[in-house]
Amino acid sequence: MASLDDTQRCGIYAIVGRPNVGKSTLLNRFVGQKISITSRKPQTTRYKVTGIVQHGTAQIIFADTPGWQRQPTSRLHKMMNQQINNATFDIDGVLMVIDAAGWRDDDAAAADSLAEFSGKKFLVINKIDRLPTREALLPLIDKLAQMYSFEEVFPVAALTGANIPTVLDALAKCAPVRAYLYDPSQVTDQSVRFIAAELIREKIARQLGAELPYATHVEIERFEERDEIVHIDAAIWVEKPSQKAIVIGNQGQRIKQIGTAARMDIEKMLERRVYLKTWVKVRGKWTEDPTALEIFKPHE
Ligand SMILES: Nc1nc2c(ncn2[C@@H]2O[C@H](COP(=O)(O)OP(=O)(O)OP(=O)(O)O)[C@@H](O)[C@H]2O)c(=O)[nH]1
Ligand SMILES: [Mg+2]
Repeated sequence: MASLDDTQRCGIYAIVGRPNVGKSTLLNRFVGQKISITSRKPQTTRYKVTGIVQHGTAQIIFADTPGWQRQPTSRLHKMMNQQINNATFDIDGVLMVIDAAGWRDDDAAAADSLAEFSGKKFLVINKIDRLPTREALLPLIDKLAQMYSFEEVFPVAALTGANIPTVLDALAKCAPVRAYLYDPSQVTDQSVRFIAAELIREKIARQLGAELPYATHVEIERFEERDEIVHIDAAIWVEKPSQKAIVIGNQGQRIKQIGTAARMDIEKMLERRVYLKTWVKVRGKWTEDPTALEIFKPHE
């Protein structure tokens, strides 16, 4: 850790909002690297992911969180909401993210979950690249300004990078004078092992039908570097034998595609060649099993 220096500023912010509004895409854009997985399907993020950004003399620390589950049905959903509560403890501010397409009831539920939060609240209106003009946002901004008190409102497009520097400038400015919490060269505190498992889960979310990704967990059983090659064995847990058959696919085609896509991303992250072996295993209703949920959670 760096020594105390009154020119150093360090702010901690959580990125929250309903599922699928682009929170993880936003985190990756802030950091300039992919550290949190994204997909078109809601409920992609399951655990808190920390991103560290050095912006001028300020260190800005972001916690990407799962989408707020308005009606948590499984133990897994409850655990996801718990991750958000943990991430909003002892921080300087939250970025509440919504989709520029409009305000929905589950945005209100996410906003209400922050009612007790006493730090700064910023509103990020994401996906403005989909709007015909920025003026189209004005009625939405007016409506929300009457309902909630946000310090500032940032219209952005995480996908294209539009207006992202404005957000970083503002957060750096209001970050408290405080010694850096991380080495300035660090971009995340997640282990490469965790990110490797997440990248495999991302390919499952992207390549499989609507329901299956929610019943899937990836566990890295071996992660070993030998002769400049990283050997990774990964178990893909599902809840039923029928799901196992879907993940494997006809003559193993599906699992092969998932493995290849994941391997290429992991190689990019590690800047090493990777041998990735995957297995599909069945563990009945792990999303309701407290022991499994505890074991599967990344430990800090
Ligand atoms: N057009 C457009 N699409 C975006 C933008 N930001 C994110 N997306 C897309 O929105 C989808 C959801 O993005 P994620 O970053 O996974 O959303 P999330 O809020 O983290 O979702 P959960 O983790 O499931 O809560 C993906 O298909 C992204 O590519 C944007 O600025 N513009
Ligand atoms: Mg996410």
